[in-house]
Amino acid sequence: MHTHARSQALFAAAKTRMPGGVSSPVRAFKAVGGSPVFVTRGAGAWIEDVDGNRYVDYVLSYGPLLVGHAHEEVVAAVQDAAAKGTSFGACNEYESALVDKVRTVMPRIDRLRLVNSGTEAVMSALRLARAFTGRDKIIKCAGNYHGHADCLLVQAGSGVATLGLPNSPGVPNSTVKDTLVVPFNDLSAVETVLYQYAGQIAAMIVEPVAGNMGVIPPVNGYLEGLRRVTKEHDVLLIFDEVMTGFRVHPGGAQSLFGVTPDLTTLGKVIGGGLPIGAYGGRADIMSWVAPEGPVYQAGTLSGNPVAVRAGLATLDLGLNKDMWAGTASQTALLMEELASIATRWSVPMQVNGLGTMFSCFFTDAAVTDWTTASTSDTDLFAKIFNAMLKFGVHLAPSQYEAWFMSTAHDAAAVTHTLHAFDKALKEAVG
Ligand code: KE4
Repeated sequence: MHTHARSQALFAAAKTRMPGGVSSPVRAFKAVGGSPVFVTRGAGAWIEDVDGNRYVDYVLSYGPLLVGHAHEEVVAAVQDAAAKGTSFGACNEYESALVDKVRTVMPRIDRLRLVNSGTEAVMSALRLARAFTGRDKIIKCAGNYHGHADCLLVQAGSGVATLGLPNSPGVPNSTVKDTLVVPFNDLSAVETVLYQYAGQIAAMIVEPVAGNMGVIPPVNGYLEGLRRVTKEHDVLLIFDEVMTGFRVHPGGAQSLFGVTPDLTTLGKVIGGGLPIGAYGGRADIMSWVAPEGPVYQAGTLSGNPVAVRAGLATLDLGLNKDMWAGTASQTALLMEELASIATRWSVPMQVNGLGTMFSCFFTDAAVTDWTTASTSDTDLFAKIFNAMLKFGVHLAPSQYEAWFMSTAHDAAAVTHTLHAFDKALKEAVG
């Protein structure tokens, strides 16, 4: 039985150097107790911590690692790129290659701008939407998380939901006065707001499959309805596919549901684990982006060859039809088996998922929005999280995050996970 002594010592030291000892809040284990494990290496579906403990990993850097940790072709691409120089602040041929690759599965994206994070992609897309329409207001859904741009830290999901920080301090009211919040999966609420603020709304941004209050698919007709009513009101529709892109379907939610947004934001998978983001869509809108148009947006490391090559290698591998389908069927099997174990232990649990991402909500309510997601028993989640860690499975330390699968999550990894879950439930409720 390994200890976590070295992780604990490193965390104590980190807390004297960085706020909360972490580089991103959710990693601090605040919602689940205990102190985070410090990871030294990953290979395929597995990671190892500084104390030598090994885990099947479902965090996968919160989504980017569609082909698992340290895939040899991704590593080779990164090594080859870095050996020629890590960044030039100049054009390189791989930027267009990445855009072409994205367009093979998201063909309605006419133009794409590469940036360095999902937050940056969303910030830029909103600025562009406001410029293009000449309007200021935006609509977002309660529980959707679109990164930490000021105007979106309003009833956000992910770390904000976990930490119970619906509106972060430091965000001036003047910044959020133009942010209108509606419940996810409630089309009539959107129509009401569109009428109430007719002529004032630039865009609605939505996670087409919510991932930051846990995974919540759209109810039948929701996305089609959003497309119809935003078009009727001449409001742009932005799909934030930073998480869902290449995961709920090779072509993201827009391909899975056949609904074309005006703009799409991307991140995570297109960088294969290196910092990246992107926003794109209709050519007439994207033509407003500098230097072609007046909307300014820039980035020192945008399009750098190392991140772009890591993304290209990841998409080349991960979008292979058989590989992707195999991962999706492993995911469906895991979801089914987890649900049957919960039933066996009479633990109320909802499993929501699509493609290669899912969540287990410890509640007996069907989870369709933030209100129902927040009925989950987060204390029970914490107990199960810590037991899973003990039994060698690394989950995101929050009820409101997703389990991510990779092409490397084979039958052995799934079997290990199911045994761990059975023991964890036995410990928690047995
Ligand atoms: P980043 O700025 O973290 O690259 O992306 C922000 C973002 C935007 N849109 C969606 C739909 C997202 O899921 C995210 C980031 N996701 C979280 C995971 N829930 C990142 C994890 C973290 O904050 O540490």
